[in-house]
Amino acid sequence: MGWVLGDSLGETVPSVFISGAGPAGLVLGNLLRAEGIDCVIAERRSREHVEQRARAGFLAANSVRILTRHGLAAGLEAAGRQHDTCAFRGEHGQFELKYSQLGRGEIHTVYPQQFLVRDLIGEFLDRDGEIRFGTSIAAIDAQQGEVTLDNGETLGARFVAGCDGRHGVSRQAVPGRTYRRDHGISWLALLAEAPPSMASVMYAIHPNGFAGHMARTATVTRYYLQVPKNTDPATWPDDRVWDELNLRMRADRYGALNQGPIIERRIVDMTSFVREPIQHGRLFLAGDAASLISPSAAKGANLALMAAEVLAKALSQAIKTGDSTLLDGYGAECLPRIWRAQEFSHWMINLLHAPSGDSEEAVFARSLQRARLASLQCSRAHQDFFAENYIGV
Ligand code: RFL
Repeated sequence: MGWVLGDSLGETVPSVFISGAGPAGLVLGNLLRAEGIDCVIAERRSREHVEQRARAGFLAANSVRILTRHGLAAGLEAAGRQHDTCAFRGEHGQFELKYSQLGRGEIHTVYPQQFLVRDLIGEFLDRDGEIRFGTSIAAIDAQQGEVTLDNGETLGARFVAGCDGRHGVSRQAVPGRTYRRDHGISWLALLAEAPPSMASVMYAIHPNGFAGHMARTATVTRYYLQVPKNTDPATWPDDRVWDELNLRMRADRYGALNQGPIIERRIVDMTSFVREPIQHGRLFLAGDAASLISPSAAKGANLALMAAEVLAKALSQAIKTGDSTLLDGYGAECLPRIWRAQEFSHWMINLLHAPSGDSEEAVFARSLQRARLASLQCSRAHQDFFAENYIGV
C-alpha cells in the first residue's frame, strides 16, 4: 500500500483517505481492509489519547451484530456486560423497564468506547492499515479528493471519508446546511472510580434537575447532573457532586450511592445537528461529522457504526466494480435513520428535563413530563415504543 505527497497526477494514492480514528473511521477502515482495499487514517490526536478517551458505553444489539459480523467483537465478547433494564425515579416513586422483554426484546452491551477504539486500532494495524497519529487535516477538496494537512502538505485519494467528529473539518467541505438545535440544557458528565450503585441505568427526575447513573465497568461508573449552562466543572468538587447525586437519586429513600473519587468531570451541552447532504464529490461524512446527537439516548456511537458499515459496502462496490449505485444512495440510506434517532433523542430530552419555578409555562411542562412518565409506567404500548427506539435505530 502506498500513498504520496503532492498532487495525485500519475502517482499512487490510497483508495480511501479517512479523517479521524474514532468509532466511525476505525470501523470503516477495518471493513475496507477486510476487502483488501488500501486506506489511510489521519488522526489529529495521539494513539494514547484516543485509546483513553472515555465517552460512550452502551452499544445497541445492532452495533454488536456489526462488530461480530466483521470479526471486531473479540474484546467486547470477553469484557462487555449485557444490560437490559433502565429505571426512572421521581417524586412519585420508581419504576423499571426491562427492555429485553419489551419491543423487539433486544439488549445493550456495556463496553467503554475507549476499549472499543483500542481494539479497533489493534485490528486495523493487524490488517496492515496505516494510521498517522498526530496528523491534523486542515481542509478537504471534495471534488478533487485532496486533503490538506495543517502543515500545508496536500495528499490525494480516490475517496475521502469524513469521520472527524463534531469538531472536524470535513463537514465544511460539503456544501449544504447544518440543521442545529440547542436544547438549552447542560449536563455535568462525571466518571467516578466507584462500582455501579445499582444494576440498571437510572434516570432520576428531581426539582433540582436531572441526574443519571450508568454502569461502565465493575470499578467505574458514569453519572450525569443537569447544571446551568456555562457551569465551570471546577465549581463541582467531589463532595458537592456526591451530595447532589444522593439528593437527586433520593438516597434517603432508596439507599446511598457507592462513592469514590471523581476521575473526570466535563460539561456536555445538549445540542444536536444534522448536516444535509452528507456527501459531495469524493467526500462522504459518517458518525458525529454528519450528525451530532445529544447523549440523552446513547445513540451517537451506534449511528457511527451503522454509517461506517453502509459506507464500507458502498465504497467497496465502487472501488472493485466501478458501480457507484450504493455510493450515490449513501445519504438517502443514512439520513432517515439519523433523523429517527434524533427524534427519539429529542423525546428523551423532554422526558428527562422540565423547567423549575412556578411560572405557568414551567408548571405546564412539568405536568406534561409527569403525564408522559405515568404513561410509560402503565401502558404496554408506550413501553414497547420506548424499548424499540431505546435499543434500536
Ligand atoms: P469521534 O469519536 O469524535 O472521533 C472523531 C475523531 O476525529 C479526530 N479529529 C481529527 N483528525 C484529523 N484531523 C482533524 N481535523 C480532526 N478533527 C477531529 C478526533 O480527534 C477523533 O479521534 O467521532 P465518531 O467516530 O463519529 O464517533 C462518535 C462517538 O464518539 C459519539 O457519538 C459517542 O461518544 C456519543 N456518546 C454515546 N454514544 C452511544 O452510542 N452510546 C453512549 O452510551 C454514548 N455516551 C456519548 C456518550 C458522548 C459523550 N460525550 C463526551 C459527548 C457519553 C458522553 C459523555
